[in-house]
Amino acid sequence: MMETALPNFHFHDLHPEPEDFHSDVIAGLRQTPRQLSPKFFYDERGSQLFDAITRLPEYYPTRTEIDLLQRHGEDMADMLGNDGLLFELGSGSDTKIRVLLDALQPQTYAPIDISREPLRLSAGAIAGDHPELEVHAICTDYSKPLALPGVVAAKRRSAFFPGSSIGNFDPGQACDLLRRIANIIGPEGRLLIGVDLKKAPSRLHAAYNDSEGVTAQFNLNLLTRINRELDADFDLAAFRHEAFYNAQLGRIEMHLVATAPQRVRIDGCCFEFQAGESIHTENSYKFSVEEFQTLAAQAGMASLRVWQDDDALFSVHCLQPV
Ligand code: AVI
Repeated sequence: MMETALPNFHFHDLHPEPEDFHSDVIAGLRQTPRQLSPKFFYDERGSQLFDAITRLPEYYPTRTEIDLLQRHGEDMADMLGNDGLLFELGSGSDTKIRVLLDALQPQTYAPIDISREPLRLSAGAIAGDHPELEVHAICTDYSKPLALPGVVAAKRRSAFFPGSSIGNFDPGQACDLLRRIANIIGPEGRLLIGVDLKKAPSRLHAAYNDSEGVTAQFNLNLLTRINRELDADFDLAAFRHEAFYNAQLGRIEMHLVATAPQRVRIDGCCFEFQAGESIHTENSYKFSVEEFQTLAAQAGMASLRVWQDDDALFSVHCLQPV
């Protein structure tokens, strides 16, 4: 544990294993169909682009969820209870947690994130603005089994997992992750989780094919990252962004599609692309309220309460282990 100048701020670096970007990329591009993990979107530029996405007029999830937290924060606080320990998974931007902290007033806030320096910065800023709050930032990979520092293990616990990030996991992985969260918070704990709702495919299509092309840049930035970090030679002009709603599987799929035949070298390995061939880069599952309740039940959690906006774009569930 590293103490900083602020007496209420503690940083626990659990030294998450660095992702093996090189072997994951090579293995993913050798698969049929080719795929790359969305976790690799978030280099510095990718995080900036995602931030820009959250402010786009077409990308409704972020502002709708923030609005739900603002409107129903007191109700949510009643469900979660004050004075306990609040974990946040994948803290990223701190706008949402700031809204919730005002309503919830926990004793301890424990953000968990794999990105060390952004975590240190945002958690440190919250500690500075809330001297009454104990902040224990935990640098680890929440998508893997979690062993949390003893100092945050003992109290009454709840967790906040915003942004519908759960939708970026395949159903089996999502279920495992919910189970792990249930273990962390324990039988008395509660989880507040943001879940994007099923809706008209045209609305979903617009959110992932914005008119300014920011989502396209976000998707293509993955190739820029591979070129830079893995000594590769993707021709970015020869790939286009594609995002569509797969109604059968209930998910937005993002792909990078080759517009012409080409040969790409990555650190000595050679990959041939046919025109029209795609690399599958992300799934973003959408749920009806009942579908998400079913998934939660499979993970041993019951949905105690659901909030959604008047246009039924986005939902926030309060879950409890059963
Ligand atoms: C982070 N995640 C919940 C976003 C989503 O909507 O699935 C990532 C994203 N991809 C394209 N736009 C936003």
